[in-house]
Amino acid sequence: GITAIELGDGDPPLADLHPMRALFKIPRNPPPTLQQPELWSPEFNDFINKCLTKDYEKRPTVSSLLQHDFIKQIEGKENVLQRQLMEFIDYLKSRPEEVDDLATLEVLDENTVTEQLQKGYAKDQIYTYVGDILIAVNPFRNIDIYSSQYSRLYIGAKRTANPPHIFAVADIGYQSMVTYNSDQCIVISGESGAGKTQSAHLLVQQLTVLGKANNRTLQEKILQVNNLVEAFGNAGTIINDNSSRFGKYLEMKFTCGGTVVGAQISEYLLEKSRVVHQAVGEKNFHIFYYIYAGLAEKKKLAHYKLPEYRPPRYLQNDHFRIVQDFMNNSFYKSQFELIEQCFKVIGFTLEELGSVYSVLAAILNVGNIEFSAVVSEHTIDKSNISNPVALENCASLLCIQADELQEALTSHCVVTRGETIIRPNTVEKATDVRDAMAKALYGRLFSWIVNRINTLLKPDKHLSGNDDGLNIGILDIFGFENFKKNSFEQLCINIANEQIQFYFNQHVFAWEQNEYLYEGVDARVIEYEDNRPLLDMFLQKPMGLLSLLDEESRFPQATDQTLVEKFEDNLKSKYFWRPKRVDLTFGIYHYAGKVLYNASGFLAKNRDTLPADIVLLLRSSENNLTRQLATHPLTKTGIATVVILFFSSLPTHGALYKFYKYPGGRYLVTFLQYSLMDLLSKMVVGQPHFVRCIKPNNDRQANKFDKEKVLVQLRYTGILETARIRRQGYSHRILFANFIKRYYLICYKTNDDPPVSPETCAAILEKAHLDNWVLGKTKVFLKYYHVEQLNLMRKETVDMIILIQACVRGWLG
Ligand code: AD9
Ligand code: MG
Repeated sequence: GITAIELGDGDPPLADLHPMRALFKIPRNPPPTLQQPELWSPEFNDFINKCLTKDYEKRPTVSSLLQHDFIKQIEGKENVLQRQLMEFIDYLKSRPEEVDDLATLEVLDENTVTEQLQKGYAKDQIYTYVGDILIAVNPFRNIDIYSSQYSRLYIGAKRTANPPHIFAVADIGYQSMVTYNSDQCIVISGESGAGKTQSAHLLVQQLTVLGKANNRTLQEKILQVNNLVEAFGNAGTIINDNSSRFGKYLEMKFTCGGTVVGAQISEYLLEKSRVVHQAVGEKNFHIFYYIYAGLAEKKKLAHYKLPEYRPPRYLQNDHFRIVQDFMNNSFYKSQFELIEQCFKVIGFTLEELGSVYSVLAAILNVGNIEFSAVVSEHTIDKSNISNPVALENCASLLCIQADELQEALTSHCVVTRGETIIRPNTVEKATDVRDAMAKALYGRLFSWIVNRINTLLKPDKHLSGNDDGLNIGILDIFGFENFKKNSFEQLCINIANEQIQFYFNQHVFAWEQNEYLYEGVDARVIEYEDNRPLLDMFLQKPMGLLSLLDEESRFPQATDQTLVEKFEDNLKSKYFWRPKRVDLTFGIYHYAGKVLYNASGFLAKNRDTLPADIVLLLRSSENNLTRQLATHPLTKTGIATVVILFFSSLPTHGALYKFYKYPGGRYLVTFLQYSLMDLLSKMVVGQPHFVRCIKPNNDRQANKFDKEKVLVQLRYTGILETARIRRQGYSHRILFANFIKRYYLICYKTNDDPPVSPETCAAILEKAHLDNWVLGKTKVFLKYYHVEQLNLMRKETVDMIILIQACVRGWLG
């Protein structure tokens, strides 16, 4: 009978026992009753004997013990200890038994996986794990699982203790950061409208809770960042009413102790062309509608020279034919209030706010400037501004001279043989300059806001101490897009997604297999869809698609037609095809499906030129903000810095995508490549966590699970292969010492201190009746379900120890 004391005496050297363990520890000198088994009640005697069977496999489970007569006996008693004991028993009873993890499914085929997701979805269980990857199926309606109650549930909890949840990902990221003292990054992927941005918000929300922002203002500021940048960077598309039109990498900064101290945001590839033109059924960036409604409410439209009858050209589309359509919109009004509040909370001054509105209003007025051709005997192709009011408005909002603006729009300088000649612009050319100016202003305004946020949210040195601190990055980019008509923007967006998919593959498949090699473990190679050849086709120099595009942009005589022909002649890849010889269409087989692009406008969009005259004019402005917008270069990081950053951060054990040469061109696609490099350089330094968002239907409908639609996404994201590798491969590799420390209880007594050796590991694994594990040079290689099983056994053992201790105390009491 004394074994009970042996088992309970001495605190199990495990950090993560149930918090109640201290209460239940058996005293070192147990009272005489416990030392005299002949005094024990028959029920207690039986209970103890059952618990203490030496062989693990003969031991009853904790849940079966809870049915024991002895437990029923104590349930009748009344004292403090009893109550605590009952609380603990309740906890044991309420623990969920199931593990919501696709990798543990018996049958692992497309159908079973889809069915599993569908079953969960029907019960509002929108999250599922595949090993350590979280799948989130968009519910398209609010489910009550994000309250502060839920938030608390997922703090520091074992992953198996609660149903899968996005908060659990935040917790794992946070705990890993603090435990391993290393940066983390959470990569959210999925097609447009799948729920990435929403997931990013939830992660930030939970991370601010975890980061114990003791400074409430800081917490509020961080929570506002997403709302603010999304007002400027998101827009309604055919697919998603709140579609991200830029890539966003939000880094939350922590002290080494895990207190949140600031944030920093990086933006990638804002779709500026949307400012001047929206495809059928789409809208401009949210902020334009917000300010219209908000300023109308404040009776300030006239102040900002915004027309009150006809919508500005840039806001005219099939949604909005008359200005009342958005001016009186109560949602937009409330959003305006919200955004103004965000600006203020984050720390923008009222003066800055006024300048931001002025620039936005100026952009809308720029768009209203119209040109007419001047026909005379001497000059041809000259243009004139036919509505000087718009010109005046724009000039006054930007604090520049109207006549100079007119000049910069309708003419341009050419330097020939050392002489500067002023040439008139045709109507077409002047219109292009006008739109280029609007796009540049908006793009630079966006970057300025982001930079300003970064300054305002920079960690305070005295708060974060002298250490550099730690960070968790959250990547939320624009999702894969495939419209009826796809242009340059879709190409950029889809290439970025291609890169993220590659990163995912590298992490899940390639690096994994490298480690087997290193450890001398013979693992079965998992087939997966490697999109590297496609990335090569895009990014290789000098013959990749982006290089060809850059090269062609340098020829003044080139047209979109010659560009497509150049693609066809040079891209010898099965991923590229041209349906017809005559038009501008070309197709690409992306990892997520084939997309038909139309090259119309590719060269102009890539050149993205803003005439020097306009830049100089803006620099002469009397408004602080306008001047700043014209002064700062487009790139935030120097090109060389980006390249160095990228190469220095390459992990040694795996090859990331290799960028072949130093950059040459200066065009937009070149920036795309730098942006991707910059992004990856940030991501590879952290330990990644993946969230894969799934869109259950194309109609944004709640409770509608389109199996075929889900299946396609499962296929192209490689979720099935992921589940397979998590099961067939050895997803867990644990150093011998760590393994023994964690699982020795399965085979040894609490007080034992077995040697760190492969033999000890083998003994534990054999005791647990597991097979198919492998011992490498330094690590135990385990399959996914091994770890689940081991954890379960270990937990059972630990719980049993506590239960016995508790019962003995209860019996004593
Ligand atoms: V895009 O690539 O930026 O076009 P996202 O970011 O993947 O796209 P988003 O997060 O914007 O999609 O989600 C689209 C819509 O789905 C949201 O506006 C919500 O209405 C809806 N959604 C997404 N996730 C959730 C959720 N967890 N709960 C409720 C959700 N609704
Ligand atoms: Mg989004």
